[in-house]
Amino acid sequence: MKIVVLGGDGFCGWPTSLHLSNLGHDVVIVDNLSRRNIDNELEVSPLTPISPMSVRLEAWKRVSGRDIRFVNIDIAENYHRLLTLIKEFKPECVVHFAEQRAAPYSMKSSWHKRYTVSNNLNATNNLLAAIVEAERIETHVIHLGTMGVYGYNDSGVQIPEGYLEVYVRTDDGDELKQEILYPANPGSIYHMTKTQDQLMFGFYNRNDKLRITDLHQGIVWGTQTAETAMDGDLINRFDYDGDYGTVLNRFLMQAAIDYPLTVHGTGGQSRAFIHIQDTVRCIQLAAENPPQTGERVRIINQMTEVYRVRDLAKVVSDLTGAEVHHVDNPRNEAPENELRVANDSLLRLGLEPITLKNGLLSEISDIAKRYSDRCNRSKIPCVSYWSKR
Ligand code: NAD
Ligand code: USQ
Repeated sequence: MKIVVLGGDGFCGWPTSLHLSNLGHDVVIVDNLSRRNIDNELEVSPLTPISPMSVRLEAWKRVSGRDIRFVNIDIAENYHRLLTLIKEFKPECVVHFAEQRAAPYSMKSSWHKRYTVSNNLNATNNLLAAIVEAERIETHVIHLGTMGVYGYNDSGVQIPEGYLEVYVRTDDGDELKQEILYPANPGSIYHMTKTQDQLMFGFYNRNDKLRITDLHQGIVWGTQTAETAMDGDLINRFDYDGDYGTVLNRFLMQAAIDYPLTVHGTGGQSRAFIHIQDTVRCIQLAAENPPQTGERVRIINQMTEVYRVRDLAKVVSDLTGAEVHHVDNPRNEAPENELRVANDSLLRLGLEPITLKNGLLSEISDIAKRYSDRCNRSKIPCVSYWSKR
């Protein structure tokens, strides 16, 4: 299959590109390297030493014998370059990772809010408009969305895969059954852009018959996949700083350098998780099982386990002896919530999840400890506040 991976230099996009190439697909990576520039802005480097794109691609050719093409396009700004690529390459599938993905970064200042909104919404709309203009409506769009679109209120129902069954009273007094998008309840500007992406998908799907799969992904943990581990120059990025580091990878790195685990508030926040190796496998499964033309947007919850933050800290602390600190929560979020999530679609397609208990130890010793001398401790605290307090 011809596949374009938008955002293919990033944490999820790079291992996905290698995995799809390894399966024999013809992969083109599109990325504007904005994530590397944000590292410069924040004056932080990933814990793992990532190679420049040309070195990454040479290493891939060396170990796999396969070519991956790289094109530097800002898909939010350079619409015509994206359009030309889609017209000329004629991809059967486009995997869309190319958005600003950190909630704390999106809340740092008005500039960061505006950048996140304009980058993410224009990126998604440009992609959909380009597919229509290129007359490629058979192209399957796979988007990486987030579990965070549902919000973390205790609604007392298991979160369904995208659509909620509701009963409305008509003017005649009859009861009408409908399926609507699960009500959006974003907890940050970043998450808000993902809820707006959903409306664009619904529109282009109805109006232009685009085939779209929206993967509502949980928090990704881990670093390496089978392919990124094949050569030192293929290593994946591991973010640990207060803006981009996600909770479990931060705890693993903190344990490795004897830094007390930074639990926000009571740690009663329940969140959904998935290992990076399962992420790439899920995208493979989604690509191999596209929706039919005319089918509504397919929404899949891409997560495998639910944990409370304080329970995660306990698991890591029990394994390593790390101290656990409860720090003031810089975010505006429910201090405690329950979370029950339906994830039948991917299990039905054959996903066999990697669980936290099986993968944590090797992650601590192979990555967090091995590269601990690259950690800048001053970059660990979360200093992006949701409101002026
Ligand atoms: P990342 O920041 O590492 O990767 C995103 C990539 O997209 C970067 O390489 C960046 O340079 C590129 N990019 C951003 N804007 C672009 C633009 N306008 N034009 C071209 N390239 C652009 O993020 P990630 O962790 O790989 O996440 C990828 C996607 O998965 C995101 O959309 C994110 O919302 C979603 N997701 C991530 C997680 C997670 O835990 N990492 C969880 C759920 C969902
Ligand atoms: N948290 C801590 N201590 C820390 C860091 C975070 O207690 O040191 C807490 C946060 O307050 C929050 C929870 O851990 O309650 C999760 O935070 P996170 O930074 O790990 O994840 P989040 O901001 O939700 O964002 C990440 C990705 C984003 C993706 C999302 C999936 O960055 O791209 O969309 O996970 S989800 O959480 O399911 O919405």
